[in-house]
Amino acid sequence: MVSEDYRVMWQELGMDLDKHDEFLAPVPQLYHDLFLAQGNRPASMEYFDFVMSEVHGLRVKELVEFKQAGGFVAGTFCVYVPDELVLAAGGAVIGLCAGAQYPIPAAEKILPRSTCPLIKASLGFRLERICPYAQVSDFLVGETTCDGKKKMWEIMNDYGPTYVMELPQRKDEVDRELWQAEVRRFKDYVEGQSGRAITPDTLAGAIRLVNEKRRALQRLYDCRKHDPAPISGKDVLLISQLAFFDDPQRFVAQTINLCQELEGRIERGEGVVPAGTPRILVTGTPMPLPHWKLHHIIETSGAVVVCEETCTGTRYFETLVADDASTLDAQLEAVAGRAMQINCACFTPNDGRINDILRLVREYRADGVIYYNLQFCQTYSIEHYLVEKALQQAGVPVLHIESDFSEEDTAQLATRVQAFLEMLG
Ligand code: BJ8
Repeated sequence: MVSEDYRVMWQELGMDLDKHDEFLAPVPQLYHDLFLAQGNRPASMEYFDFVMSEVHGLRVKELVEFKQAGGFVAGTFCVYVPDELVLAAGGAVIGLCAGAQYPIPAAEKILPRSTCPLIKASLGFRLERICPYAQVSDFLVGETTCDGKKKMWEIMNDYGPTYVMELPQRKDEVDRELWQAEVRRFKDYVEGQSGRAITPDTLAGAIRLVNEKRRALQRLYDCRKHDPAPISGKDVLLISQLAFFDDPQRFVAQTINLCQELEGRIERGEGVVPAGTPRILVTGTPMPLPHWKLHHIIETSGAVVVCEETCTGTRYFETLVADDASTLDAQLEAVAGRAMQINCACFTPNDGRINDILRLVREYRADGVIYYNLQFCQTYSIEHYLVEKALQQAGVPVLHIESDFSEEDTAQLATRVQAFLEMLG
């Protein structure tokens, strides 16, 4: 039962309450079936279950109060966009990337159907006014990562200020300089929006905080390297998704709490599945909330997901910002430098991603790789060829899956995943 206070808050945020009710109606049952019904879950998942149960309530209320106290909120869509600068100017950052089917028909009235579902859902949430995080954001930050996103921001800007960062597509010196200039331009924009100067002190604090968040996720992922896996892939995917929404300090504390429990399980040799269960690494496009389909299929077919080489996985947290710079200029260079270590398929060449996948297969002792890309994502879909070739050369079995946020292909995907797992033996 939703509290009346929340309904008033949503109304004040300009949301469409009827559509919002319709959108949220199936979530509790879905969450129960996919998450709560799992066996032997770590007790510390209780916090993340609570965050999820309040995902459009309590956290949004916190952000509204934060703004009333003089803060501001930036909505972002890509892991290249530096959270640190927003935090250093006294703001909060929310990752708005959307993984739901519900708003897609609205977006298809504007965008071609043959557009990536992530792009359609991101715009659709804005059009349908059913995402309180988009509504509470003072401005959005897009990037020129792929053509679809690049052109969608122009439309998004009609529905609220949308700043766009120009991301280079190579990593040569000239590209790094361009990105550093973009990071400085973004700093000026954030200062202009907030009316507050970013200082070496505030930026150092923000760098520390975001690094702590990334370290907590690294520790969580390290737990998954053990056999038996102490936690399901679905639960870790949920935590990674919530990392984009939750208060960073609280998130760090709760993730560390969970890690302590998992480390105890590892010591006792206790797993969420028996030792020897086939271990799968998923690589490809991000899986924003509430896109849990593939993980659920894999984990109800007798395997466990042990790592995601995605932006809702290792690409989000593996690299830290160097925190030893003392001048603002050097700090900005460090912030820009971290992003240039992320290997998204929008870069060419992108050998770094292939090396990452091969390394992660070894580190997480994966038996097979599922290469997943959203429909109409050309960069990831085409890059599949080279990734598969490298994995085959290394003797690692690969399955390529292309899908969207709908449930229409669930049965067909389950058949393909089961056949792949049987082949792993
Ligand atoms: S760093 S993966 S978050 S761009 S899936 S919208 S690329 S057509 S999401 Fe991404 Fe940043 Fe890269 Fe990560 Fe386009 Fe592909 Fe859609 Fe994508």
